[in-house]
Amino acid sequence: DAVSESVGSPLSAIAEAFEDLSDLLKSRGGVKFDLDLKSFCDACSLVSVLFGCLGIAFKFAEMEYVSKVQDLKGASEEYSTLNNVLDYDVEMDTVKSAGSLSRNLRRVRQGLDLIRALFQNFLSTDECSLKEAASTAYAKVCAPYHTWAIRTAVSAGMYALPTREQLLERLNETKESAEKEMRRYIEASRPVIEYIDMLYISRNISLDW
Ligand code: 1PZ
Repeated sequence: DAVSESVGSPLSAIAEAFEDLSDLLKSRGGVKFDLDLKSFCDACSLVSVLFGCLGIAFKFAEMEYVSKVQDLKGASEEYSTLNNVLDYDVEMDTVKSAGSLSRNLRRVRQGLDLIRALFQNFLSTDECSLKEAASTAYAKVCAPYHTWAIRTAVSAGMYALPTREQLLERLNETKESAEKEMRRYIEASRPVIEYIDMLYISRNISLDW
């Protein structure tokens, strides 16, 4: 609600936005639900605050992610729902074309999944550094779909990531509060990610790209 949102941290705002989306998906029949593109983009935009905590080395990742969310948001009046985006690109045979909205959606989905995996690694043990948590998450979720040049740049950038403590400080969280919000996001993002995957699978589009 508005009150808890206004006093919440950036992480709690992200968790809350994805809980709203996942509640919608769960209450309205999952994959058959027609998710609103603007609402989806608004939730995805909140994630951008995380980049600010990572430092200059991830500026290019931020620009990549933000521009793709912006493209989708800019198309939200015309397309209205995620299903319409896919239907259009299927019709035009542009699902995987560079810069198409369906391709951007696939990339944004990978970003959401990357954060989920990162949070999961972060929570799994106090021993692992942010660099380790992020490297493992990236290797699993995004690296298989990125070019060699990008993978090289990302692994160089990993050395510039802040420590766990610095990250918590920049996010304005304690260890305990961050754990709570990360768990909320991990839970809430899962149905959203599965929903996006189903948009492709139900149209016989493979997810190996
Ligand atoms: C606290 C969080 C720490 C996370 C650290 C991990 C950062 C990974 C950075 C990934 C950089 C990706 C750079 C650009 C990749 C592009 O090649 C692709 C393909 O674009 P296309 O050819 O389709 O136009 N772009 C993307 O995959 C867009 C989204 C990638 C960025 C996701 C970041 C997710 C958010 C991280 C949390 C801050």
